[in-house]
Formats: sequence, structure tokens, C-alpha cells
Amino acid sequence: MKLIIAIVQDRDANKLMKALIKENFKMTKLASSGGFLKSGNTTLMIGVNEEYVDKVITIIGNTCKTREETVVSYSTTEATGIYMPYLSDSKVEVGGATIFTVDVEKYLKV
Ligand code: 2BA
Repeated sequence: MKLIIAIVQDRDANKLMKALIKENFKMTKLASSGGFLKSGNTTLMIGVNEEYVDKVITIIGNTCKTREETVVSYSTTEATGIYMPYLSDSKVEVGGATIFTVDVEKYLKV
């Protein structure tokens, strides 16, 4: 068995979960945040038999879109000392999904 850990953009998460459920895959959804953009994303943990890994990756690839996002920076204004977010000029491309597959040693329900 394999555990697929897929980090996707929030905007694609519901559509992806619907597509996976339609094919009878089981999953757990975690609310997460990217370390770089510090904005919310969604992590799905999907446990599958090894022969289904490629099918799940295909569904993820067909559902999740690459988008360009503006980097939000933070600075403290001298006058107020308040920590303020501001939009910078730099953009990054956020991938449709970042996917890890991990070997599962045991899969138990007790
Ligand atoms: P974030 O860490 O918020 O990164 C968002 C996007 O910012 C990344 O898109 C990448 O284009 C850019 N980026 C990330 N770190 C950077 C850096 N040090 N310098 C310049 N640009 C940087 P993706 O690569 O598609 O990643 C999307 C999300 O997937 C990430 O959100 C993070 O939550 C996760 N992720 C990506 N690679 C990972 C890894 N090796 N381990 C764990 N999580 C990862």
C-alpha cells in the first residue's frame, strides 16, 4: 500500500475530492499553509493499493491548475509599529499539485 500526500490549492480541493470519491478512493483532508507564500492550501492524504497510484496522480493532474500568485510581504511601519502586509511586485508560479508517495508499512483499523 502507498500513501499519496498531495498539496493542492484550496480552489481545486473540492473538485479534486469529488473526482476521487467518484472513483471510490478514500482520503483525509488537512488544512495546511505553504511555507513560502504563507497562504492556505489543502493537503490530501490518500491511501491506495500500489496499482492505483498512477490513476490517482492522473486525476490530480486533470483537476488541479497551475496559477501565478503575487507574493505578500510583511513590514512594520516605523510610526505605528504595526505589522502590515503588502503586495510585492514579485510573482511565483504555484503548481497544480505537489505530490509525495510513501510506502505504508501497516494499514490497520482497530
Ligand atoms: P509555498 O511554500 O507557499 O510555495 C508556493 C510557491 O512559491 C511554490 O510553488 C514555488 O513556486 C514558490 N516558492 C516556494 N519556495 C520558494 C523559495 N524558497 N524561493 C522562491 N520561490 C519559492 P510550488 O513549488 O508549486 O509549491 C506549492 C506548495 O506545495 C508550497 O507552497 C508548499 O506548501 C508545498 N510544497 C512544495 N514543495 C514542497 C516540499 N519539497 N516539501 C513540502 N511541501 C512542499
